Amino acid sequence: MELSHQQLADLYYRLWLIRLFDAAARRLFMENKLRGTTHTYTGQEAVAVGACSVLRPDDYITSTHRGHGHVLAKGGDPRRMMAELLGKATGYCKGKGGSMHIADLDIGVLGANGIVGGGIGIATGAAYSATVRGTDQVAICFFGDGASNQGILMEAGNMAALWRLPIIYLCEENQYAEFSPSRPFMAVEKLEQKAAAFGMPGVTVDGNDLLAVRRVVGEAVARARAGDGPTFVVAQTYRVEGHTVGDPLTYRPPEEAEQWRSPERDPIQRFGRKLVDDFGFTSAELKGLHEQAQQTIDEAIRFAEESPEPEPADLWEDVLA
Ligand SMILES: Cc1ncc(C[n+]2csc(CCOP(=O)(O)OP(=O)(O)O)c2C)c(N)n1
Ligand SMILES: [Mg+2]
Repeated sequence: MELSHQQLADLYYRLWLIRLFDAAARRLFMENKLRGTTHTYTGQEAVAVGACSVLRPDDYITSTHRGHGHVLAKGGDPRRMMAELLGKATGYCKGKGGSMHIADLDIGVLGANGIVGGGIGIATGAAYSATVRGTDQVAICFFGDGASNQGILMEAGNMAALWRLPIIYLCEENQYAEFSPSRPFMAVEKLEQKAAAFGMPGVTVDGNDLLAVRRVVGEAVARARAGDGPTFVVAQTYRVEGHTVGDPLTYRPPEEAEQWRSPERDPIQRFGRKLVDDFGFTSAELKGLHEQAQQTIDEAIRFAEESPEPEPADLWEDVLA
């Protein structure tokens, strides 16, 4: 699908929105304004933005503990997200959920999830419900390379392939699961081989190349919408920052992350270069979009900081266990 100049500009803006949102979250955590913890999506932005760019507003996604990027890519409101992070009454969960529980049912975001692999069953259920209701909605299930070892994937992937459900299992191979490299914990040579066990196609894509992600996920979404069943997509990328904010990163060499931050590999710089080289953008235009994203984030922080705390009387409202 051809993209207009405006659509390309919006994708670039969205990459920055995610990068700057997480930079702000990290800073607010360090200033002790954000309680709990937070996981940044830095370096992986092209996966969420590329994948969500082929979805309709009524399509579904499920996210992970590293969820801000997915929610923003699907059209989440940065102000309500920031308010949620700061525990304010105007947040998505009225300040009671925090970073790992942001959901927005109006735009098909069925939730970030603190349970590794927790979104896999939810997304598969959403895809099943679309078939039962006879709609042509699809679901994208984002999960990590670590989560690909969770048992729920065996059950859900089997059902999805058997019933030809409209779902894309989008595994973000960011090379780490908490404080361990993920590769030594799998016997398969390529992660996409796991798809064969279910009888669904498996595809690997460069997750730091936004247009490549868009192409591969676009094909998978088209197949799903046409009733041809699920696809397992592996987006290869890198978790540039620590597992959580505050991770001392003693378990990997600093040069490794530096390479992934370089202009050759960084997904935002790569997409920016492509816009200039192939799509007639000027560097001034790119700078303007970056600044616009910064203004949106500054405004979100202002909104969150000025928002009221939840009322003590509401403590037990909306809380399930
Ligand atoms: C069921 C479950 N087991 C363990 C944890 C602790 N935990 C949180 S994040 C994480 C690693 C997840 O790695 P991956 O799926 O690759 O996601 P990434 O952090 O790389 O985005 C673990 C083990 C958890 N939250 N839930
Ligand atoms: Mg991982």
